[in-house]
Amino acid sequence: MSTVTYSIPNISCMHCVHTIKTEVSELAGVKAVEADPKTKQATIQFDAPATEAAIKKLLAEINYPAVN
Ligand SMILES: [Cu+2]
Repeated sequence: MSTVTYSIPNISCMHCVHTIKTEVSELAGVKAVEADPKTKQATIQFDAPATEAAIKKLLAEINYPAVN
């Protein structure tokens, strides 16, 4: 299991949190997704076949690009 925390400036409200949780959870291998509009960070736990590259690509596609 890997855990990554990304800074995502576009997280502004609970709607954003819901969108990120819903979309990222659908990636095969993703176990848990948390996002916080106060810190503008998302923490994601995943195993293969999910990869950091795939997660970051998806975040960018849904307009929540990670800056780290
Ligand atoms: Cu929002």
